[in-house]
Amino acid sequence: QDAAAPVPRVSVVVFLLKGRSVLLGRRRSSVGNSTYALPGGHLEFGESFEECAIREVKEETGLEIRKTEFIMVTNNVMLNEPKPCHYVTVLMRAEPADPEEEPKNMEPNKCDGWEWFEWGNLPKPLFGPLEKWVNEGFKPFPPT
Ligand code: 8DG
Ligand code: MG
Ligand code: MG
Repeated sequence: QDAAAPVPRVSVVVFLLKGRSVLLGRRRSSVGNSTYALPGGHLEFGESFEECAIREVKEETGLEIRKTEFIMVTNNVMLNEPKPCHYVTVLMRAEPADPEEEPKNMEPNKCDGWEWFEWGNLPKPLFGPLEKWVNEGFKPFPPT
């Protein structure tokens, strides 16, 4: 097989929940440029899903999180992007450790900034995979 042939990759994304609001940021990327997406990134060798969620949220927003939980796993094939890609994406939820602390834009080359949005009033355009989950009726909140 061609060493440069594309392969599926694993990513972990986090629904950071504050009441009925989630944290989203507008991407600067060759995949989903200028769409609103969750914090998250690539699973590193040896990491658990929880460890990856904690690390990516810290790297991208500066926030510490707690109650980090697995929700589900999805298959996301994005062939019509400037850089075609295929991700097996693990969805996690968590809460900010300190609900008063504001997120910081730690990677301004990758994101325009982080904002809280109410689930019933999400911004547009959403990043393709996230839009699909929302359209399917998915909700990230824990069972009450
Ligand atoms: P890293 O170098 O920090 O590991 O990666 P990253 O630069 O933070 O990666 P990313 O693009 O933010 O996330 C990896 C992939 O995860 C992304 O290209 C596609 C997939 N993904 C989804 N949904 C979402 C989402 O809502 N947010 C983010 N960030 N990634 C998502 O399928
Ligand atoms: Mg990242
Ligand atoms: Mg990221």
